[in-house]
Amino acid sequence: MTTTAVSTYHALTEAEAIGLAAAHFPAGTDFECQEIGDGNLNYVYRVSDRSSGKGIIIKQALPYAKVVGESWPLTLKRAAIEAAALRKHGEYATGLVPEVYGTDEELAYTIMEDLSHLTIAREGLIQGKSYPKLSSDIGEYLAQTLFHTSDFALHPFEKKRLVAEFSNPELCKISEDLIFTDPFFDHETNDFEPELRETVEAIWHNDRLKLEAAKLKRSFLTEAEALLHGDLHTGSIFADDNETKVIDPEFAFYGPIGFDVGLFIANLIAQGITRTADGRGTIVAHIENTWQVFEMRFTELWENEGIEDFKKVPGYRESVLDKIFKDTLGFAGCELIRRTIGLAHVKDLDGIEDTEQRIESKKQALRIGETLILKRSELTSIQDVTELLKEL
Ligand code: SR1
Ligand code: MG
Repeated sequence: MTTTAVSTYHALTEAEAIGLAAAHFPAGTDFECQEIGDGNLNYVYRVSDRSSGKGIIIKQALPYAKVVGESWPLTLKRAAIEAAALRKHGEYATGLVPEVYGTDEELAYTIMEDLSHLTIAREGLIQGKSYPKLSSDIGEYLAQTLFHTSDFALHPFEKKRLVAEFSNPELCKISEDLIFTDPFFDHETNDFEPELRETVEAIWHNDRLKLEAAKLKRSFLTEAEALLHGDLHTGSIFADDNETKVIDPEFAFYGPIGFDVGLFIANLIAQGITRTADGRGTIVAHIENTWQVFEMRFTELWENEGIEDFKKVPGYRESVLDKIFKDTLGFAGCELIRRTIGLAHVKDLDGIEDTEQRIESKKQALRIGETLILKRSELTSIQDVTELLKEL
């Protein structure tokens, strides 16, 4: 893995963060600065005016993965990719991504809108919040960002320029390894409880499953369909009852559309598994609504703004959406498996305190993951997917 030269790079001090924020506040503001990042890769500083509480966010990439430490070097270019993706997606998903105020490639920071009046959706969902607008907003975000950055909306020259601009090989390699490869082999990055060993070994020996995982990995490696967020889990979303903002697109690159849709749905499934039958209804509704809103808006955009010569050919749009749907299920299956036995877990499942219940929930996540991968051609509607949750 290569890394950006770090000669001029250094971690921002609190005083420097305050200095950067000062340009966005009146002279004489009395600031405070807190490091609030809880992700795997970066530092996030919130600089705020002590008297009004009004703040600004400065996110700085580290030259290594925070979750592992300095032994895992990681390109600083991801900060520029993230800022550019926020801006590009913000052109289409109005109000659904934070505003970017400034960036610095050498110091790998981005200054952006403070969203601390919202909560990270994963945290809120774990607390039982329902976020009534979450799935409508994410369905809209997915349709707008993915349609408008695809060949269905862009001149091929501009599309290929964007493919080159958003080349993100190091971050993609993390996903290639952690989502598509390592969990399907006895790899040292995997992490799971001994009680899951038998189930996990069955995955490592399931050649039919591994063949399908290999096909999905190939699709991730080769299909430059649209500018993806690249890591659209519920920890990449800030929300409350009225508002949704998608953050953290540092894994952005041109890839298969179903990857973003599938990651979001997989993380909802992981949350749904942890809920009782009553609370699960909210999650089932969010999963169904995400796909329905995405499909409806994508169809409208296709009809009203599509530039593809073949767009009116009967059956073409349906076949594109059918491919996206099948990819969505396959990628969701891989995400569920890796979030259960791979390097990077989710708090929804890991946070279940009772061991027996946690192991049973993780087995359910693995079973649903396998089903989504293996049966993605037989599951023809989003209700076929939510049935898997309802029947737990
Ligand atoms: C080493 S990074 C581990 C995970 O965190 C990020 O959010 C991505 O999901 C990545 O796979
Ligand atoms: Mg992230």
